Amino acid sequence: MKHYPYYPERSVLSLEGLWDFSFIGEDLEIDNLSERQIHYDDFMDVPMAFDATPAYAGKQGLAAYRKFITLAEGRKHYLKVAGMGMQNRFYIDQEEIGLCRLPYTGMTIPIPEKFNGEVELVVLSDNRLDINKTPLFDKRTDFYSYGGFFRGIDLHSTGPLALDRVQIKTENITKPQISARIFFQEEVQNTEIEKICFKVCIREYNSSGKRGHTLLEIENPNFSSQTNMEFSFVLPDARIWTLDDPALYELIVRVDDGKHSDTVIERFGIRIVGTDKGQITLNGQPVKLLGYNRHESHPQFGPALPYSQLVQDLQILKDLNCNFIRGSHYPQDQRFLDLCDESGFLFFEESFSWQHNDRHFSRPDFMEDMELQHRLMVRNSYNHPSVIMWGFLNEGDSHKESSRQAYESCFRAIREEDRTRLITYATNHPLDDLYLELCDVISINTYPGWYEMDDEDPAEEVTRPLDRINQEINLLIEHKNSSNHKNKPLILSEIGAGAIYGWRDSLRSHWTEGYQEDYLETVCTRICEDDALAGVALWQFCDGRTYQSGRAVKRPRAFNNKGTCDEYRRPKIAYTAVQRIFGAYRERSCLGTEF
Ligand code: ADA
Repeated sequence: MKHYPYYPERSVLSLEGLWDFSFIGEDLEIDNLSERQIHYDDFMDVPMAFDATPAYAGKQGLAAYRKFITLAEGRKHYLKVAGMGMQNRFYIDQEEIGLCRLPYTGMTIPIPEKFNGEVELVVLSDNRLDINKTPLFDKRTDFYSYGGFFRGIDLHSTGPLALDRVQIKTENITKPQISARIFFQEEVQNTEIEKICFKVCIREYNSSGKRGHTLLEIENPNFSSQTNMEFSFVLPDARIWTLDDPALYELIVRVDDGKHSDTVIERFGIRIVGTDKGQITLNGQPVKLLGYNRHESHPQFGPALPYSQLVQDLQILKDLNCNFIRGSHYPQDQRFLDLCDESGFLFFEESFSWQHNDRHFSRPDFMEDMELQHRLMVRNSYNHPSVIMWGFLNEGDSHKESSRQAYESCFRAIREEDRTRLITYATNHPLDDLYLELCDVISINTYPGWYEMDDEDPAEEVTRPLDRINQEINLLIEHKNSSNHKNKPLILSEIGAGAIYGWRDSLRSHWTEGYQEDYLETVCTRICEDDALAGVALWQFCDGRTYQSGRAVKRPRAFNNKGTCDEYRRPKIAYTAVQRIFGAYRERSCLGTEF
């Protein structure tokens, strides 16, 4: 897969491409399925969500992907899966070797050493909504729940000495001082560690691929302890990662015990993120977050976006003069985060969650999956300088005392994995939220002038809906300033209005492009004028497919139409308003007239 980390010494075989495929049926279960019932009468590209293809659109049931692979004798083999949907069980020669039911989450599935030579790899993919199969994804969310491979899958074959990751942390930007912690794929005993020679090299990263200038080489660094292979170093000549100069470096670790060796190449940026007087700071300087919520979705590819679409999406966000993206509502494609590192974007990455409540929090399997998801999300994305904030439990029941354990447990897992970044959750209970003390940043989802217009009683109808935007923002700021969180930054993590692409009408009423333009003009102007607001993630970058059920009656075309672009990334008329206002603000802030 085309993203960091890279492992140049070992065999890494991409399993992307055509697999045998069978849509087995809509009322069969894995547990009582026999091999005879699978007829591979089709093929499917991997990555591809099978129900995003016309042939299987809307199919809810059991599917099978199959590929024959060859496992070299005497090597250790791992499957690295970058992200899947719903429930997926992995089999080698019909023996189950792994389960992947954390949506959009990258994970490693070890292949038992008894398998070698040519073997049959089968993945049974069940895309039905069922809390007992996929505790995290059991209800209709306001984005389509596809099944299958959303992202790539690689086969890693290594010797007994296999590196996993190196976590790289900026300790300070003055010297600048960096710390790094080495993790092996499997536990390495202390007695073994003593026999290992560690070679570390830090060099400049060049997007051209030209080998960068080496800044530092270290042999056998002084670890803080044998168990915790963490070491630190200073890079006096290094450039700091900023939005205008997103300087990146590679850290290469090679281990060799005299018989076996391995190498991992990580990439990192030197930066510190924080908060100060209600603003978010990057390297100590305040930065207003101007951007969008973005789903990984496209009508042709579903969630399995080709690399070129990632590049185009980022080009559009840059053209909109954005500096910020919230990856709503799940762990992100590592390729996209690599692009954000290189382009100088700030990123709010959150775990998969959408309006979860007691029904979920009361289930041990839900809480276990949520904890594992958080740990994997942080470990997978730890080295991205663009990721400045972790989020969890989007619009969960944070106004109920019964949710306390869930919120505290999610926060704890993330904080244990990473003590450097900001933590938050997007609340839609801003006035009676019980857990904001957990947050470094207050993130509020609000839709004044949109949902509340859903009036049952026309007598209550608000005649000037756009006025409701500033009225609501005033209320939210006032409430925050009278709370214990008055010094924390406040961002609008979602705000927006729907518009049907091409629907332009002199009335400029709801669903017209004109209403959305007036709406976003009002929101963006307020965000850029008011220092009480630390930023915004407009809802949303582009239209996306949503409910397959009757809930779509409030979603014309069964799409969420609040995109500033439609699902094919064609701009609606609000596009130029957002571009102009964000652009003017960023120009002023470059000229120093802001902050
Ligand atoms: C919520 C939710 C989003 C989307 C949005 C909307 O805030 O977090 O995923 O559903 O509402 O468009 O209504």
